[in-house]
Amino acid sequence: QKIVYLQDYKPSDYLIPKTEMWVDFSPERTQITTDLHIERRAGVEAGTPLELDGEQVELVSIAIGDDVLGAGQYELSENGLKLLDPPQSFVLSTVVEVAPEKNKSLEGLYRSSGNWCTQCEAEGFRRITYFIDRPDVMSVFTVKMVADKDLAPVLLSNGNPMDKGEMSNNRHFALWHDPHPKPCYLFAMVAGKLDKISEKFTTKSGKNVDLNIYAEPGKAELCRYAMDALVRSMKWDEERFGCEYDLDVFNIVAVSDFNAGAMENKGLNIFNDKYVLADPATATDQDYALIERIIAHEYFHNYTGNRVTCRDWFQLCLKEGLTVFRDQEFSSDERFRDVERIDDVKGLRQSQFVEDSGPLAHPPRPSQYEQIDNFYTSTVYEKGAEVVRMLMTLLGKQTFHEGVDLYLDRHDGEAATIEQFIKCFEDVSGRDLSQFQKWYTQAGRPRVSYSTSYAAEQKLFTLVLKQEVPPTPGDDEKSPLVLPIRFGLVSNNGEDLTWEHAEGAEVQDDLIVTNEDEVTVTFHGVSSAPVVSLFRGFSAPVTLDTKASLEEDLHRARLDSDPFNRWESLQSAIMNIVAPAMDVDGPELDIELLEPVAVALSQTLDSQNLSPAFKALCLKLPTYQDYTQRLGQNIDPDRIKTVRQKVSEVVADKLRGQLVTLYSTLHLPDDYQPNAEQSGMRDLRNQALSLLATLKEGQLFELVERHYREARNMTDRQAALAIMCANAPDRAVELLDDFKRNYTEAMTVYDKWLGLNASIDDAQTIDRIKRLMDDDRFSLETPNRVYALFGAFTQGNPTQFARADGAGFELIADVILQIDQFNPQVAGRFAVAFRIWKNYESKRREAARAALERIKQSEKISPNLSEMVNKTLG
Ligand code: HT7
Ligand code: ZN
Repeated sequence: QKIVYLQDYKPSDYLIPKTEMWVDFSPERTQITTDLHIERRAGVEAGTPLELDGEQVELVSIAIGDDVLGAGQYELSENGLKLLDPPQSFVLSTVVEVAPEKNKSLEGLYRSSGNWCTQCEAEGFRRITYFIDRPDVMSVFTVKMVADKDLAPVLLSNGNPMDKGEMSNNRHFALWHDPHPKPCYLFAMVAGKLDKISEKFTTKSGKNVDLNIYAEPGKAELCRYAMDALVRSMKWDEERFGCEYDLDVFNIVAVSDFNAGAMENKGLNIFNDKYVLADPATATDQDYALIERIIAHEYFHNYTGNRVTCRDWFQLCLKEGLTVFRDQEFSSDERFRDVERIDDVKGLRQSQFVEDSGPLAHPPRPSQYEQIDNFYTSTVYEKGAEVVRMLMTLLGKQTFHEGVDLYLDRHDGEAATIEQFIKCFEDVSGRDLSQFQKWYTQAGRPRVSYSTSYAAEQKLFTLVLKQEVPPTPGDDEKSPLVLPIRFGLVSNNGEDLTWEHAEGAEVQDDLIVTNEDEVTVTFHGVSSAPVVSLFRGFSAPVTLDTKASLEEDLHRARLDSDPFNRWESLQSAIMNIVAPAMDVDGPELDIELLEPVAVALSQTLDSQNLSPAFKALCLKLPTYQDYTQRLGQNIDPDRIKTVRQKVSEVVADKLRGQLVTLYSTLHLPDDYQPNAEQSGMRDLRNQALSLLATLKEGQLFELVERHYREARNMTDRQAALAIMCANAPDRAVELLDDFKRNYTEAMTVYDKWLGLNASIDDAQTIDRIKRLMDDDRFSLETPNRVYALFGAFTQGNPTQFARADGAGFELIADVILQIDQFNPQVAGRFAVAFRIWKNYESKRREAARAALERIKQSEKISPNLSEMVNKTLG
């Protein structure tokens, strides 16, 4: 396969400042006439050929001005069209035909529930018409859409509506013009039958904007929460980042077939409908929070991504990392900051840390790729966001915002690079960020260890910090990174101790900054021996060697003023006690050691100062993935499951009274609201029940069943089902039948049902999944069905997915191969399920390798899948 290298970047020889399209939709074929106003870039030699990208489009005619081109003037291939000797400045007119009806890849123009819609990022526009499909070629688009009035009463594209009208033969048209030059990956069209809800928004400078959210007929009322989130996002972006909306309309369309979450097309965001549609009967608190976040994320791209875009796809994290950072900040401002931070870090560890520790490790800004679709990873998104967060920590909030302002101003209307982004922060702060920039270019994460000592007489506290970056595939030489370490010196009673002065590293207020392999920091004038609390708020994405003493962990878990480290220390205490027993050659679990942890947890639950949402997080004991990361090698999922079950039982037994009281006395208002306060309370109540149910007592299962039957919202109903699936598979199967009969009319709920079925940890699950694949409403062609069923299986059911007999791996290999025939993007993404195959114990390792080899050896696999499988095999 062809490898694309960052170092080979060179600007395009030709530019397309203006694009005019005429799109005629009809049920069999869609015809697209495009006028490209093309100019040779200054300094490029005459006679340089022009290469336009184009895939799966059928060329009907081609002309320059009025001159129809004949064979010999251009060359046509599978990947595009080459003009051999184009003039310096000209209008190239093409007419092409495409077949959206047959397009199951969900890239380019396709149909979803009968409606036409597009997905162009990263390289989908070339499946609509011939173009220079790269993000640094930006054009002003005008689009005239024509369709049958009954088939497609709604016609939408980017920018502002300019005109619309009737035509002969029951057809009509709409004309759209987007004044902002944009790369073609931000192009979009939707044509079809859709209902909508509307709202008005007045920007801070008094401009009126029409907001519309469109959904399939009958579903518009389910878009109210998304609209509310949109209005809040628009306000927040004005207040926090000074970004004001820049068109007359902002449209969102929710479609039911979509490969990813959503897409930030200029003025016309297209969403997977599961991230738009919600009401209390069908969506959980978590669904609402995700909708809020994704609506905000796509809206925020209007500046970070659209107004300033990326020079090339290597710079993807320039828009994605920064925009994830912005959506995280939005959620933190709208909800509970501490809880959001913990949730974000849990997510980062669960996906990015795993990616970083395995064969697919890469830097946030990679330097080579085969298929860009495979680089929409958690390293680009979530680690990218952490790097931006570190910039804020390092420079302070105010200077950071000056840097973002400068970036958005300096590069407005441009396609930028990471270097240009960083330069803005150097310019506003006067700080040299060249070493910091390595966070973008180096894969892997530092392991930080520390030791401390206290000399009472001199009141001297010494902290020795060491960082080491382990090698990643193909990259053994690692440099130390700049680490912003938020910290505190926690006294006996939990106060943060002060010091007179510190030396050995840059220390200011609660921040240590080091860029060395090893550093010794001495604090003078510390009045008593502290317990040090490092990386407060998870101030850098490192692995901190947590082999601290149990007392230290418990001290922080009880008293640290930083909620993140309070939560982290409790988790760490449990992991330190439990992890050794999970090792295949490890000792038995010593349950006596769990006593003080239970006490700390009990105190946390009793505290008057902590929110229910935070307490709920503390009740979630370390996950399966937490342990696999700690163990690293020789993973036996059954063993992890057994030990985790034992830990839950011990803790639940010790806290039994408290948990029962919590469950029965925590009352919520009758009026369901998906806000942070109510969600936190529901979460705490459901966590209490969840922990209790691990005791596997009949009476408790009765309580869970009652919880299901009396639930007045989907959050509680789904929680009850999940608890039953995890603890009592036989009873769960009965409840799931009831759930299917009574609640799964909405496809979003049907998907929950699929996921719950796949999460049951019993030997029948693989057969159950095979039966579900024959269900009338299941289709491999709809990504939401695939993510629901197989995502829940590969991520939420590790013992069955990684069965020692290899049946789980084989099932997923079969599914990936089937999907790859028509949707390589989804097939490639699913292959990440195998990324930890080398970490299993030998039997499972061999079974996973065999499944991967089978995929690799299959005839005609897509380049997407081939890249993923080859890299995973290593
Ligand atoms: N920027 C968008 C990415 C995206 C995408 C990428 C590959 C294939 C399909 C896709 N759909 C959307 C969404 C975002 O991150 O905001
Ligand atoms: Zn994004």
